[in-house]
Amino acid sequence: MNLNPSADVVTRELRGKVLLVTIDHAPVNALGADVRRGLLAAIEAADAEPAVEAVLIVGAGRNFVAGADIREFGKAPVPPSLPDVCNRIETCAKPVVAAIHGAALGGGLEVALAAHYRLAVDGAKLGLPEVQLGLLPGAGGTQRTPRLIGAQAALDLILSGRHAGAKEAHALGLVDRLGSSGDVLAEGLAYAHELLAAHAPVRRTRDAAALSDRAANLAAVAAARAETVKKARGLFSPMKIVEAVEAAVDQPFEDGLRLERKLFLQCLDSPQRAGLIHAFFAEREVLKAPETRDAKPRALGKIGVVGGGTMGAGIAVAVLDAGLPVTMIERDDASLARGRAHIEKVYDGLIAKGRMSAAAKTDVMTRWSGSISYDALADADLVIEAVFEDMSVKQAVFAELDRVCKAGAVLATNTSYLDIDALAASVARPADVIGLHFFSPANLMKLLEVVVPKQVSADVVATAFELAKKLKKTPVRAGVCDGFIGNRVLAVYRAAADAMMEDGASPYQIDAAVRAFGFPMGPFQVVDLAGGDIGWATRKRRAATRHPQARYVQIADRLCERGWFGQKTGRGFYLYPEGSRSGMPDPEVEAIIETERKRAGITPRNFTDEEIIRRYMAAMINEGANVVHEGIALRPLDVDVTFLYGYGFPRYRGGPMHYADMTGLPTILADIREFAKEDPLFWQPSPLLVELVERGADFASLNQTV
Ligand code: T1G
Repeated sequence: MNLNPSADVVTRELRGKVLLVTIDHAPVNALGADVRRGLLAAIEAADAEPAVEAVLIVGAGRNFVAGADIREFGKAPVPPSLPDVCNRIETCAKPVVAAIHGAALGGGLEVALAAHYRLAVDGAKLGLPEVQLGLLPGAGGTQRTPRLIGAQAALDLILSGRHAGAKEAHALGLVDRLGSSGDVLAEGLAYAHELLAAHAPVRRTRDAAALSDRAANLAAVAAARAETVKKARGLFSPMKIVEAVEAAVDQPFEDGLRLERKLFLQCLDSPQRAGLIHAFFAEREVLKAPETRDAKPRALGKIGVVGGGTMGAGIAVAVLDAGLPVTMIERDDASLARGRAHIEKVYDGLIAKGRMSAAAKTDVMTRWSGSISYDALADADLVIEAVFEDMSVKQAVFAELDRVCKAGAVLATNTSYLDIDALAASVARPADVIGLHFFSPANLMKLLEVVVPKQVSADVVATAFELAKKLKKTPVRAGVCDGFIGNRVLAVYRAAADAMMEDGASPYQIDAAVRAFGFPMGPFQVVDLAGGDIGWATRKRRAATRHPQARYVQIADRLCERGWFGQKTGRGFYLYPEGSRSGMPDPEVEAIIETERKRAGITPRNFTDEEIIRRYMAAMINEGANVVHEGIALRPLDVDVTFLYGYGFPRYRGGPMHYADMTGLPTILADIREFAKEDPLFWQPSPLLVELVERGADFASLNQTV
């Protein structure tokens, strides 16, 4: 009997004495308004219908429920609210069972917690990841979870936002029964009927007793609070989570719910929620390039890597970690042995930390093979070269690849700035050539710039995105230019930092201001980490084409001329005594800066941290706008993802372009025009920024799916 006359996202069907309520709202059963209405109607129907003796809630498709509908946040609320729906589920007069498969996250788990009994099958993922969106569980999760599993376990789950599998959830007490088969519906129905046969009572989670030991739970709250103060790193919602769980321990349920609601709304209003939700959707939108829409990827069974240096070995590790075989090519046996050793060193490090077994390393290394003959690449589906950053060296490698690789093999370069169009033109199959710009360490950094030359075929681009997926990397499509997206923008805001240094701000103040903004490191710390010689080589390379009137700050050159390249030489902008990683300000550097100011005829002035950030961000945003304007990046969100995943941009600020929207483009443009009075050549407003301000539009208006 189908009791469901209305909405099709929640269907109701009587199976014997059990009302089967199925949530069917593609793609992940998010709890949009229709779903909330449907759930409410289902519980009302269950209470009203005598034939119904129990309720079973399941999700259609691959998940139970992914959570609240994130797309609704920031819009006017539409009743019924999820807390009300959860409370109504819990007050149902008949036992309600939730049978979980796939994701039961956020509001999805809160719906299950409001049920009276819970079953989870293998593969289920249960969690309260709201903290990753700048939020907290806002539908009773901070009150019901601790009552079920205690404050400590609840705080661990909610503050980490991690997923717990079915077995862990059962051990914690989040679920009552584990289902072995893949058929969550059959398992759920069987469990519901078993409960009916046993006359199992309505069992409200709000009455659960895991908080009975008040002192122990308050101690857990205090410990979590102390830990959160250290680890929150500027995030707003973690401390609110601790406050909400403390209320669960300390106050009656209804009072705790009221406080949860108040704290949830505070988090909802925080700009951090807007930034984190922008990041959530942006990291999914970047996967949608025109070529991934229009073409299918080629096979990716065997991967070749040419070069066993830092980048080549890192790329090889990323490929091995993805479960793929790698053939590494080096010019001679000694270099090949070094390449293999670089790879083994990564795995030995994991073994030393107890994160990998020796047997697992042996197993991984069976998928590595090496050769000094390119012929070993004859059956590779895709080859990545990561040799010395010199066009002639790379062209020689590509000539060999052209000679030996099978038809249809993808030929990729890891160059960080060379002209890939020129490289493609040097082989007989330019349509198969693409850029795969990894970031060091290549096995850890998530960002992968997929650099698209003019002649490349669409399926090669699609193949690059498929490789990124296999490597668990975040791909961003980039056009060919010097520095593609990330390094091109980096060069500009680094120049802005250099100018401020020469004008009066110390590198140490600039780094501190940038860290306070939310970056893990400031620009001069980054130089010392990466090696000042790399930037020095780039500046020398670009000297011939530098605009004759362009301001050029020579301070970094003075350090490099002394061999002060940073951590690897024990000093750069900072001193690294006994090889320590956290640098100390260097009076000799400050003296060099003073000398350079005098040479440049500059009278130093003070900068506030606020002005440092205004200039630093204006430079980043303006060049980001240029990169979008020139089509190097598809959308502003592609620039955001590049900086979130490759340059340490604080995720809760959503990326430079989202940050610009939140600040207001007119404000950014006004800053640039103000700064242009000192240096009109450097501070040229991007035509895109000017156009958007004239139209009263923002960068988000350009973030449509391509
Ligand atoms: N709301 C809206 N859309 C969502 C969504 C959500 N919660 N989750 C995913 N999507 C979209 C996603 O944008 C993509 O869209 C498609 O679904 C597939 O997603 C009150 C306030 C569930 C593990 O944080 O972790 O509940 O690109 O590519 O890899 O306390 O999606 O196809 O157009 O990620 O199979 C808490 C977020 C919300 C979980 C599935 N819940 N989602 O992974 O697919 S806040 C979350 C995920 C909340 C309450 C609070 C994953 C997944 P498109 P996908 P997947």
